[in-house]
Amino acid sequence: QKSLCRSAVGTGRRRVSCDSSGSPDLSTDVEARVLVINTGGTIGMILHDGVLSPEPNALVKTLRTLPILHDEPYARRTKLYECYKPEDKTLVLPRSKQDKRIVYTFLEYSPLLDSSNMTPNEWITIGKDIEKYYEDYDGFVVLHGTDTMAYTASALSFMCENLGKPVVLTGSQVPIFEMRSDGRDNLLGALLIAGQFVIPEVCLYFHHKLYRGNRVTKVDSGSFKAFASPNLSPLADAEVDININWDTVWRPSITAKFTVSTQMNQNVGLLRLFPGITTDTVKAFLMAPMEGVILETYGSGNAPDNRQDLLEEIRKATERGLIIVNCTQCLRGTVTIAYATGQALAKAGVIAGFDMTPEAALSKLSYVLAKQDISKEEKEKMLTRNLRGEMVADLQGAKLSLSDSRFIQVIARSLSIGCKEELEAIRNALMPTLACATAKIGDTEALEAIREMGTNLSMADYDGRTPLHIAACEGHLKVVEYLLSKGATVYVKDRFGDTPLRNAVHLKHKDVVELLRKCGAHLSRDELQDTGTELCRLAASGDLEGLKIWKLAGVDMAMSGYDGKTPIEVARAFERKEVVNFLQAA
Ligand code: ASN
Repeated sequence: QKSLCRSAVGTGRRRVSCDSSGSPDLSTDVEARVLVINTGGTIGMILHDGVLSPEPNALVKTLRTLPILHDEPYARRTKLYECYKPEDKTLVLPRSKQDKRIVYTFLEYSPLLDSSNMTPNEWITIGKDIEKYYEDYDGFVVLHGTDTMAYTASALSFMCENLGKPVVLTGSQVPIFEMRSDGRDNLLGALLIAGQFVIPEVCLYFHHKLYRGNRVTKVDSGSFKAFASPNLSPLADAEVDININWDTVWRPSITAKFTVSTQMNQNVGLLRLFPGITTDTVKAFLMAPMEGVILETYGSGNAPDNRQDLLEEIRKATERGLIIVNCTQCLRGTVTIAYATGQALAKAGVIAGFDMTPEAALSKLSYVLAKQDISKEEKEKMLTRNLRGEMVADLQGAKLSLSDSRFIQVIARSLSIGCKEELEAIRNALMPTLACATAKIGDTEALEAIREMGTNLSMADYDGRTPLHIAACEGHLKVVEYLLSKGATVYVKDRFGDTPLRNAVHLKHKDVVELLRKCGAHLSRDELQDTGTELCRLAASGDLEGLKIWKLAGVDMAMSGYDGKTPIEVARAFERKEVVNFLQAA
């Protein structure tokens, strides 16, 4: 009788039916499936004539003989090889501390590459394989050489859109076949993480640490601790226990189907500034067909501001349509506009890359530039936005306040990343206030970011005030227009009974009053109650502008005040000629 086999996705069990003699097989443990994509690298290399080069098929064969990486008795007992084809490529780890079995299948590329030979074409192949096998596995491990692993990890992080499962890159400094190798530990750790934790990120596991893939850089060629993530703490530490730092793990704000974007623009490059760099070098580098450049600058994003020749070349290039992103040469820290030398670049059209590593910035540029249906401005916006946790937009030096639009955007985005109900509730409670604060500073872009997260922009804050009230008070015509185009209602009243129109009239924003009126806004019965008195007060003080705005708002200029006098009578008594003329005409 045939075994009844299903791929054990999640915590599913492989069910093994009775054998031909009718005696039942022992049941399997809870299993998770991991696909190991072997692209090459030192981990699977062998010395040939004194130099290391990748050895096809050697890795699986060796792993099969290592009890910490393969439990042969379990595999036989549970008929693993009958269930998972190809049988010679599937292995199983011993039972983990969490009582799980990781069943892992090798997909080996040919040729295996030293990662120095990697190109964007290989990134695309890896991406396509992850997409192809996405539903069959709980997680993915990519074996890769360390030399360009940070580039591949960064590129995959952008290419994988709406990733919901772990993709863990790892490799080693010493071949796994050697006595003192870091390969066994690295592979084991990567498998345990990919098979047991739903970390929806492209990560890199090395020397007991799990990092966000687009935050790492190779810092040491002679140490087992080859990678560092200078601007973000590790996602997990694998010491006695594996501790996941869930607060740092990325949670995507959009829940859409997983896809892999396989378009990467290759007309991109890294240009590192150095004292005395010539104009010709810069000019030649920025020439067509170059479409995007990461400019590696000094310190917090500085370049010489006394080199008009250089700045001029940069300005000409950005005006031609080249996108230039400013990243620091420092290992740690972010690009700010604290110095005049940094400002000079911004003025030449260079955009800030904040605390991105050059590897992340380059692959992000390549990913964004390949987008076909968006404008240059939209691409620049995407580049300065945090897409996969690759950067934190700069807040240094700025006071954290609700009048800083970037701060609001950062809060809004970080609140949007939760999928738990609690986070949802917090978001709902905070969003109206955030939206109002954004309306106050007149930032439609930030409002759009808030709206994109699913916030209804007509929601009122604790005082019943909506973003439209606030924008009307501030006289932000553009924001009022934007809000109206997104369905904000003009009839909403705050807890004082005021409509946005009343606010705009009160603060004399003529253009806003006109626009609101065009959309059908009118003053409510309550609001009109004291209007006669207000008109008389304006008439007495000769405030023609004030009266005109009330008229624009649709108010009858003959309304009498508390003592029964009409505004025109008051104007006459105070000898306000102009006002009298206006009221007569009205
Ligand atoms: N040259 C090797 C590679 O990147 C280095 C390594 O994997 N440790 O493929």
